[in-house]
Amino acid sequence: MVWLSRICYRKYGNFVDNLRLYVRGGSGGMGLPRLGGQGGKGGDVWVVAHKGFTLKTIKDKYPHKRFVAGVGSNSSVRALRGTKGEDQEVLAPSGITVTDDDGKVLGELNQEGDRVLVARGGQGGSYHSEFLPKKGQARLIRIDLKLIADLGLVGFPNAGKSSLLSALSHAKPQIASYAFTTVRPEIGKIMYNDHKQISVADLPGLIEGAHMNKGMGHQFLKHVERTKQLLFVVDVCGFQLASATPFRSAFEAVQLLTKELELYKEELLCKPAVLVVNKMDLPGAEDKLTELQKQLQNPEEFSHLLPEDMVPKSHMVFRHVIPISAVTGSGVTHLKSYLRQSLDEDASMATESLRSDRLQALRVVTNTPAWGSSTSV
Ligand SMILES: Nc1nc2c(ncn2[C@@H]2O[C@H](COP(=O)(O)OP(=O)(O)OP(=O)(O)O)[C@@H](O)[C@H]2O)c(=O)[nH]1
Ligand SMILES: [Mg+2]
Repeated sequence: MVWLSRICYRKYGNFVDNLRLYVRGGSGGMGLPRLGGQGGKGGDVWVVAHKGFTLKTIKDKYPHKRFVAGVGSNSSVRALRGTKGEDQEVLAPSGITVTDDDGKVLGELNQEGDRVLVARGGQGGSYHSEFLPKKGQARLIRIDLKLIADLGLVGFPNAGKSSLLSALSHAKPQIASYAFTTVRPEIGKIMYNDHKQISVADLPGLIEGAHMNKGMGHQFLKHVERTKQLLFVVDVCGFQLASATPFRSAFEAVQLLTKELELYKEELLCKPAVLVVNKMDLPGAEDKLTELQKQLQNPEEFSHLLPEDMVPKSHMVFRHVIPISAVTGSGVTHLKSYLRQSLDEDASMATESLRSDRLQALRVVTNTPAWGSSTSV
């Protein structure tokens, strides 16, 4: 079942968790042989962790994915020592690893303000170089969001996320009938017959207002960002946090979870997602599942069920909706093989786009002039 969204127009999610960029330090300035003047050094390129930036922001803002620092100025009679070219900063989110194209780690940016030098500017021309400047360093770099697991479980408390993790893997998370049993992420591994493993992060339950730091709040949502795909888990019979809070049906739970992700970072809605409808062993579950599927097919028609400010602007695109019972194990084998297929498909798409990126980059490098002028971004 595909639930169309306004911002996710592709069949596969377009959440960006890695990015390849072409970076080049500026060339140095010319020296002045007559007076022994030294050209300015070319500017450097840095990746800097900055609040509010995502990899998608970089991709959207700089579609050419090319960052070139400024050229050092030439030595002149008025200024024998040329000034340094302007540095170029690639503003990126924190929680990333920056590597060169061979996979060598250049740096890890863990908190705001962390920075790593990715391309050095060339030296200015001087006596030692017969007054000829050097070109800046040019290379491809890769930025990866540090992932904690392939899949992240997203759901209200008590939906059965930990029960599902223990049904899928050998992990033994705490399971109980009260809310917020899970207080920190726990990683389990799903094992396949060909020894392939898929890691799943059991995450603390999300509640309404999580984006404002209610419940586990940001701490939780931060983890959602760091998985390749999302596994929404809802209780087919719905959920009520406490007697004073409203009862939410499975459909409303999906809507509210979506809203919380949207309010935290809209881009999260572009992550590939699968909806797991749990507790199918409970009485009346089949009817409730039919109702949920009807609502998911036409969410706008049912938006009146929630207060206006809780209706998401755009919807999750679920690749698949899978009913299961984590307790009896029904549907779990199907889910397990579907998850494998879904991740394998994404991996082959990523390989394909890496190949075309490399080709593209090769063209860029081949067409770069010897002392290229500064392309500012
Ligand atoms: N009948 C039934 N009960 C289930 C099923 N899956 C989980 N439960 C029960 O639901 C309750 C909550 O399960 P958990 O796995 O702890 O739920 P959770 O989503 O991890 O909850 P938090 O960690 O609090 O966010 C437990 O009492 C489970 O036994 C199911 O498929 N059927
Ligand atoms: Mg749990």
